[in-house]
Amino acid sequence: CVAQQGMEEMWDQSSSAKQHSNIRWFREAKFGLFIHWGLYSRLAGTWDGKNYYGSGEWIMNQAKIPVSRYRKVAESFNPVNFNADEWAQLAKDAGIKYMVITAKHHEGFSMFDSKVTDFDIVDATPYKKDPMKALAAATRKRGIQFGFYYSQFQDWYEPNGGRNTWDFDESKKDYQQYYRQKAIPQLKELLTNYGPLGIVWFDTPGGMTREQTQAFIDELRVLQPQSLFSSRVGQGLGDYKDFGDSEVPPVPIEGAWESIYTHNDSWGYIAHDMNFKSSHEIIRLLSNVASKGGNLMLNVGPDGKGNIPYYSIKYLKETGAWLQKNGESIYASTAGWIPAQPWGVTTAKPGRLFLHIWEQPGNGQLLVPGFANRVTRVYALTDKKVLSYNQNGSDLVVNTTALRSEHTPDKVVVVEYSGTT
Ligand code: FHN
Repeated sequence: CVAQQGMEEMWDQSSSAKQHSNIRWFREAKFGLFIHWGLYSRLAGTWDGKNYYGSGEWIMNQAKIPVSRYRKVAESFNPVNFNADEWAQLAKDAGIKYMVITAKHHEGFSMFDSKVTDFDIVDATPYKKDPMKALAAATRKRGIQFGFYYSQFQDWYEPNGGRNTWDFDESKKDYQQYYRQKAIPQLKELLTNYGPLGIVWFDTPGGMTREQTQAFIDELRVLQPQSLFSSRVGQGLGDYKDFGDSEVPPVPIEGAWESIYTHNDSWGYIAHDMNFKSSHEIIRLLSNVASKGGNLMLNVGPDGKGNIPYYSIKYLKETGAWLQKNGESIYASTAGWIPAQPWGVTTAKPGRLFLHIWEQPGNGQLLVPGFANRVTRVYALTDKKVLSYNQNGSDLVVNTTALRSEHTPDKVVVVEYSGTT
């Protein structure tokens, strides 16, 4: 997507050095759930009998659906199966520590009760309720940080919102008017009516200078000083860095940051997309991101009735079962100080290095090069089975043959050592 290109480079590293006073929970959380849910979920990737693939939430743009027709989709959006407690409990079972859901995506439809527009779930749909209220309460009850995604610039429904070129002339738009009349008042509603928010997740910035972006942040910040703002607020600002979609940095990165992936090939629900990542893939993705020092926020796309796809539920629960046993090596860990190896990756805590073994060497002898500290004990994380090892100069060789019978996508071995690295 063009609007976002180059944004990662634009994020000002120095702003991460300033460190938001509430950044700690985020740095320790490691695993977040992203949810794309809107009118596009009801369309499920099909418009006028034609199937679209890729980003289901972009269908209005892909099919160039006029606002007048898109508005009517709301009349048949009735997510009667939505159950906030089930969604929040799934997140809890999956080992998720924070949830970010689309309050308004580029389509311009508000999934919350907004007084700013009647193009919202309470006024324009037969559902008539505000699902965000229930979800905020259900997540909070389970100790999960709750946050909103808000597309602050792209709004294809509004004549002055960014990037609807099929209904409106982009060159005639007054973005400032759109910000003043919709984006800012709606963000104020979100920051006022849903209790403490962990995160406000912005996306695809545009139409504002750095000074205007700073003023925009300042105006919102006073409502909830503890909320973290994502770097996609634009102009190098924000409280932590978001990488590009489906991107993991190749080496460890300082500061607070997040990798963002979706579970299949789309963010919003597409009925004909079955390309779900297995729990095996999710677990390795999670340990890979943690080994570079970041968080993984994994997206699911519920359908228009409010059901989370079967495979998302299945694989998230399996991931949660792995985290139940191995979470010690992920939550509140820092980047591993041994770089990625042919067998896997590492994460760390003071005095402990966690070896995440993805591919066990055939002879069981696992080489950890560059390990100069004095090793005091080596054991499997799940059952504390002690493993023998050899230290030869700065090479550590762990005998992992005892783990052969274990079948898990990521076998975690703990190396305890003395001295600092
Ligand atoms: O254009 C959006 C896209 O639809 C989706 O919301 C992703 C999620 O990170 N963000 C934008 C593209 O980067």
